[in-house]
Amino acid sequence: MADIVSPPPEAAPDWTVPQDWARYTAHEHAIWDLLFARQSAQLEGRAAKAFLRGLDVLHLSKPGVPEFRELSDRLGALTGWQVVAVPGLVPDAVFFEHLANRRFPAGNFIRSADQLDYLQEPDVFHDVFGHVPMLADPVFADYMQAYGEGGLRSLGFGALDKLARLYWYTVEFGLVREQGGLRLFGSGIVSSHGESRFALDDPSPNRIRFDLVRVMRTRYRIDDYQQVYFVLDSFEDLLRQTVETDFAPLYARLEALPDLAPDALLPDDAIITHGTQEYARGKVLID
Ligand code: HBI
Ligand code: FE
Repeated sequence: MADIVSPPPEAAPDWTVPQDWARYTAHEHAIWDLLFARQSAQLEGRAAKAFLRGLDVLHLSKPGVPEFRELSDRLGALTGWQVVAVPGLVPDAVFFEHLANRRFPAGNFIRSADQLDYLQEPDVFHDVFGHVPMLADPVFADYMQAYGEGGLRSLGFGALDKLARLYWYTVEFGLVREQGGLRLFGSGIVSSHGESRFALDDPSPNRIRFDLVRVMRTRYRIDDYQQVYFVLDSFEDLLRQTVETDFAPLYARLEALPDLAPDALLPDDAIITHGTQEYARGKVLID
């Protein structure tokens, strides 16, 4: 992201744009409704309680692409977070600055009907359906702010790649252990029809108990289902580990440790599922 330096002409210096909700067509609202119906049905019994509660208290089942103003009013009353519109990916420092101030930057465009299952840039369905429900949870809301603050600090250490792995394996692709078994909360999983089955049911990926250092050493793939999912004991535990860790000495330690492949297993790992890696076999890893 370092190659993008200035916002497009229509955006403010912080890269925000008006959501311009009136511009969504009936067809675009229908794409939201289709994606919403498909995912909310699939996530019953699979998503974390906090995620499902977020969908409910934020009234996300209301038909059509949500209006950020209205959504921010509800979310703000719960945890003080707001949703602001951005044109797409924004530079790391801009992204962290928003999170540190409890603003979630959400893409304002929606995928086209021929891209229901996969797209590279975060659209309004990934960002709002995937990310915003968890921001209604007070503990997770604090974690996201702490992540933004840590992100801003990490830029000074040249340690962004390590910290980005923490985001990837928690916010985007995290699992949590609840009564009744493993549950999904990562936005990349819950917003994906295929991965919201794969991450929980498929024998291929490893599932390992979350460990901060282990996660920050582990490379990830951006082009396909994950080969490893990390499982939290609780969101409180994640917040505590993040807030109590002094990241400066941790980055120094990480520099001396080799990075790990996504399918690596270590003797110290608390393995929940030892995956077959069948799904990834023969595929070229892009990370
Ligand atoms: N921009 N819109 C948007 N959404 C993101 O998730 C995002 C970003 N810019 C940078 C970024 N993420 C990374 O810094 C994090 O994944 C660590
Ligand atoms: Fe995301």
